[in-house]
Amino acid sequence: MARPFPISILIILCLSDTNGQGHPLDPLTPAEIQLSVDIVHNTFPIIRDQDWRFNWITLKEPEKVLLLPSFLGATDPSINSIPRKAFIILMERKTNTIAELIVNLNTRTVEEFSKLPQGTQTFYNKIDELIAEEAVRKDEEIKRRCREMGWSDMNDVVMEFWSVTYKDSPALKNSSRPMQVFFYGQLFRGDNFYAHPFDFTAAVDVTTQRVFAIDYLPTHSDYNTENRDGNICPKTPANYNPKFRDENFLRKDVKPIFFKQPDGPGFQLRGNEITWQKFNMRVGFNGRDGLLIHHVSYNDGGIKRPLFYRMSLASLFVPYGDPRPPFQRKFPFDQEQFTLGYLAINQKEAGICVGGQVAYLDVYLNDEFGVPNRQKACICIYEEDAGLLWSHLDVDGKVLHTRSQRLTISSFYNLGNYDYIVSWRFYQDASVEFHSQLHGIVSTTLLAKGVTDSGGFGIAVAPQINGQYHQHNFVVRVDPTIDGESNSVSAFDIVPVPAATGSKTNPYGQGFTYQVTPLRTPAEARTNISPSTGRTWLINNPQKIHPYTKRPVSWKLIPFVGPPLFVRKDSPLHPFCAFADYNVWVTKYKEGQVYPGGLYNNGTSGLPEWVNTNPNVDITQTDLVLWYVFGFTHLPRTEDFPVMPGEVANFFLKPTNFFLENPAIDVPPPKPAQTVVQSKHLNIKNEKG
Ligand SMILES: *[C@@H]1O[C@H](CO)[C@@H](O)[C@H](O)[C@H]1NC(C)=O
Ligand SMILES: *[C@@H]1O[C@H](CO)[C@@H](O)[C@H](O)[C@H]1NC(C)=O
Ligand SMILES: [Cu+2]
Repeated sequence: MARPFPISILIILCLSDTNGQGHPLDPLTPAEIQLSVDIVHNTFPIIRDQDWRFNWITLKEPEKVLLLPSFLGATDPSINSIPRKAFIILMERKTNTIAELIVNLNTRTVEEFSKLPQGTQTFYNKIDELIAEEAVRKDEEIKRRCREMGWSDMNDVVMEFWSVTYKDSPALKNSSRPMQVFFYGQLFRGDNFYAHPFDFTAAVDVTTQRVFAIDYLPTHSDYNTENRDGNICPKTPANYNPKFRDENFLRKDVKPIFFKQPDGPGFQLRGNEITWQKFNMRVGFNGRDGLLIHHVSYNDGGIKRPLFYRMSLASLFVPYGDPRPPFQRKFPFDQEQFTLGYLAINQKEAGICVGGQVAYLDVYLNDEFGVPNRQKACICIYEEDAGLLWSHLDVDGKVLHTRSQRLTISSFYNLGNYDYIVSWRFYQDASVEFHSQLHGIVSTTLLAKGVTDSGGFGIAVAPQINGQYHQHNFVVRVDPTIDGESNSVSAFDIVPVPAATGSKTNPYGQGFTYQVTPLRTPAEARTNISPSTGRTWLINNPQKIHPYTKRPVSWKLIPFVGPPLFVRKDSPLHPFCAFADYNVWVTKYKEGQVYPGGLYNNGTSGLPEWVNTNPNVDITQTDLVLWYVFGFTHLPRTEDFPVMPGEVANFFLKPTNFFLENPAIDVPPPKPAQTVVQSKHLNIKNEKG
């Protein structure tokens, strides 16, 4: 969601790797970013003269038709001749005009240039916040209200800048690039400001650098913003940083646990290509999407079996459920409006990738002036012990077992009060897991003194501190190639045998079976989770029949269970997130369809539109894309404050009647030293005996 007021003017942008082996999917190198800028400036000097800014410079990934053959196993020398191209979004700040370009870096030409309709908005960056902050800081009415909250020194006031998704007022409609601001006080440098929320919000236009609205927030249990009785900002500190807690605050009985890989890592990294045991894949990254996984395949007895062409986190948005105006404006699209990639954190410095041997990849991303900036360790790669893999008490009385290892490819993004760790995990039984971990601090609002109920839309996580209810919604785009390009999807439900007990087909009434529903068109494929039938989705290849089951080999999506999106269909906010009306969508592959709400998430494009324009196209035995929508609905607890224990939203993609047997059958048992280093056998004495 939103980002806090930046402490330094340092522009932290990110991505692309320099150690590439020249694969067409490698992120742009710093030289290529620079070359893109030069080509644009040379072709259109006016772009430089009028001070157009580079909102996004990224690799234009080669069309699938060019790359698929080599991934599917053809030795295709022509991939080296695929031209390198950049996709660029330009922004002219004085009028908020947006243009898109495609630059061919080989021919050094601009291949496409188009201006977008006035009013189109592209994602915010740190400079937007600096501009907004400057306008807000000098606003006299804001200063007055901060004083009223007990903060007379603006240096101790912290501002958090959020997007505005739906423009609900004439003043907002008049604003071409609005941001809303939430205010907090700090008792001292480093103090957790979420413990000191103020009772008002401001709206500022980044284009005109004007504060155009200041609104009081509801602080009682009703919708009234005029009642300001007891609106006193609490000054009780609530810190998570141990240096601000009591001296003997930290528990003393925590013993270190280390991971060791004495023989080195089990993965090989060649440029952006990773080989880990039987898996092979490429890792990518861009400013908006962050981490990308390309070309996942599995070595099955010497045969390379393709699984996934591309997997990405294609949307992340966080609607708040508090209906009391102006809280309807808390509806940030983290990925779409703020980006993930540009907000990636240096994971090496953060020390969060804990494996025996961790590999870090650096990335390069443009800043607004087109300068490539290196951000170190945006991607980390490491192996972990993942518990028992398989085990059985053998006939001789011994337990035969293997331990599970997993390869984790991880990224870490900061979006204001939240920190998201987004990882792809690969297991020895060929399972693939998308794993997101939510960390940080809940977005807090002020409760008037004595008020404990915020109307049912949040909870007092501390006296006078309201933690509002919200959802973290993820859309993961899975472009599968299960044993080839020709894939179909079906919903798979587990159902009781319908006949009555005592009947011929269900004589003892305990029967259950399965029901397969082929999803033949995009309209039919709009489906939801069904916990009572254990619904999974089978991505299968009808051209590859498993010799034992006589059915298509398949890979199943095992969903995360959570409530649906709560935004009503007639809500003015609904068009921006209509793609989250269903948990699963399947579309026919189409070049450029990468984000479920379209490139600008402007409420007119994306999945619903793509499906509605061609609802009945055949999506069986074809090149298709599966969009999986899921989320963690967050009802903050007092235990989430002053910092929340991480929450997980994840799902699995598992082989299902794809291999001939357990693909991890050949994982060797652990050497004794791996499990029993220095174990003590403790005898529990029977006290009474
Ligand atoms: C609309 O914005 C312009 C500046 O861009 C400003 O001069 C004008 O007063 C605004 N009108 C309203 C109704 O807010
Ligand atoms: C909305 O975004 C799409 C691209 O996703 C674009 O084609 C369309 O012109 C935009 N519409 C408006 C009104 O900006
Ligand atoms: Cu949350």
